Parts: sequence; C-alpha cells; structure tokens
Amino acid sequence: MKLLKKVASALAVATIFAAGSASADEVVLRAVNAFQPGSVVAKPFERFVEHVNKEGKGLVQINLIGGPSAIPPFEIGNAVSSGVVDMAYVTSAFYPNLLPEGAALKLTERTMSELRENGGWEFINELHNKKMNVWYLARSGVGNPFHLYVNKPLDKADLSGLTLRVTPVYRSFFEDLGANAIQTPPSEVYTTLERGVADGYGWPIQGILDLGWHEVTKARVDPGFYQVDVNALVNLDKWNSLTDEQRAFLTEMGLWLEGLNAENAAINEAEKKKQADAGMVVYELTGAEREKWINQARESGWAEVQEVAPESAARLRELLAKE
Ligand code: 173
Repeated sequence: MKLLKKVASALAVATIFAAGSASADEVVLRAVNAFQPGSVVAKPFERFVEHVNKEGKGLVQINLIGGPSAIPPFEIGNAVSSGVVDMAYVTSAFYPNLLPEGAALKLTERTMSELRENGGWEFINELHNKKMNVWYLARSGVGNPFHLYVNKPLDKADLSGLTLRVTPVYRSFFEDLGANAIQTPPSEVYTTLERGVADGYGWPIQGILDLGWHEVTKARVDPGFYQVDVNALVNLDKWNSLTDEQRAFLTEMGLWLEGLNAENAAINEAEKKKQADAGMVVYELTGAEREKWINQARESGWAEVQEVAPESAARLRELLAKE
C-alpha cells in the first residue's frame, strides 16, 4: 500500500511536470457528454475527444469528465453557458430554456456542408453566441432520424389514446396527433416503459440496443422523421480566450466530427437489423397515413418554432428547410 502510494504520488508529480512543460499554449478543456458513455449516440464525441487528444498534443487537449451521470442532461446547457464546463456534447432539446430557436435544428433538411455554405451554420452560431454564450463548434446527428417506438398496435397517423414519453423534439408532433405526452430524460425511459407509465417513446433510430430498451419495446413506427442534432458547444469566454491557432485547430476538428455524419446511413441499417434480431417489429405507415405522418411532423415542428421564436423562424426556415 505504502509503495503504491509512493508510486502514485511520483506519477502525479510527473504528470503535473509533463502538463506544465508541454507548452505554455496548451489548453485542457473540460467536457461533458449528454449521452450514455459507449452508446452509439455518444460515440461520435468520444471519437472526437480521442482524435483531438492525439492530434492536439501541446495545443489543445480535452478532458471528458463524464456523461449524463456527471451533469443531468437538462442542466448541461446551463453548465456550458456559465463555464462550469468548457465544452458539451448535447442536443438542443436539452436546452430549450436557453435557446428556444434550437427547436428548428431537428427540422434541418440540409447537410452540414450545405449549412456552412449558405450561412445556416453562421446564423445558428450567432444565436448560440448571443443567447447562450457558447460557440457552435459542430453538429452530429444529421442523417440519423427520430422514430416513435410503441407497445400498442398502430396503423394510422393518429396517436389519440396513447401516452408517450417525449422531449421537446417530439412534443408538438405527438400532441398534434392526439397523444398525451410526458417528458423524461433518457435515463428514465426504461422504467417508464417497464411500469407501463407510457405506451411508447420517441428516440432516434440509433441506440435502442445499447440502452437495453429492446427489452421493453415491441415495435418501431416507420417512417422516421426529423434529423438528430447533437451539438459540440464551447463556452464562449473560453473560446475567446484561445489563441488563433487553437481556434483554427478546434474548427478543423469540428469539421472532422461533422464528417462522421456520413457514416449514419450505414449505422442506421445496422441498428434496424439489431432491432429486428432482438424481436422488435415494424409498424409501417403507408399511403395517405404515411403522408399525413410526415407532413404533420414538419408542420408541427415549424409551427412550434414560429410560436417560441417568432423573430427568427422565417430566417431559420429559409436556411434549414428546402421549401
Ligand atoms: O429523446 C431524447 O431524449 C432526445 O431528445 C434526443 C435527442 C437527440 C439524440 C438522442 C435523443
């Protein structure tokens, strides 16, 4: 035990020395991930952190302090806004209190490269700067659609009589189709379903098996709708305190993170197969019901943006949507 302690303290001194001597310009950013460590939704950021730490020696390092058990998901926006953490990987659905305009992000019909060209990224970044004191470094989730998962039969775009677990992503859409909505963080989905408190829930196509929810889920409803937004945010004071070189490096790493969106199509197929192999079935809406489902999702989504962010809604729609 004594020897171990000595080794440990020698290591600690060595670490401090190494950190101190690496470079006067090296910055270590404390980051938090809103999603369960190791799960497919958390993964792009975990890979990002690994990539930054490999490429950014002597310049920028990221210390990932943990997942949703470190900071509750709905408080992560506040944490990065106030500088409790320097960086966060979090969906706008977890910070609607700070940025109501975030409701538009899931309605994106363009790729991130398109948004970086048409001024969309710039506008979204500006909103995050002004309203939330964060830099909008990059977005994951484009190409990863949301779905409704249910334990009761469904063959129409009609959710009346169903109680569904939601976040701000799904609320307006599900309610407009007649559902009774209850909001929970992801950590409570399993028990909510297991106890029959809800008949179903919204979640992306990715992650069901990682979270063990196939055990309490009978079916997925197709088609999916919207596109996930999970955003890499940097506290704005921290961002402004970085050198030009550090900012340029992080910007490049952010583009690398957005490059991972190209993998989503293949991941989605693999996830569908895993769900089927686990015994989940698909309730596929077809014909007019499918049209109604898709149109209602879009309409409810934009109506909500108009309601919560009337001054930015038209501009957001022009930049993010295709029509
Ligand atoms: O369902 C959710 O908790 C949610 O809103 C979300 C958003 C992005 C990715 C995964 C889940």
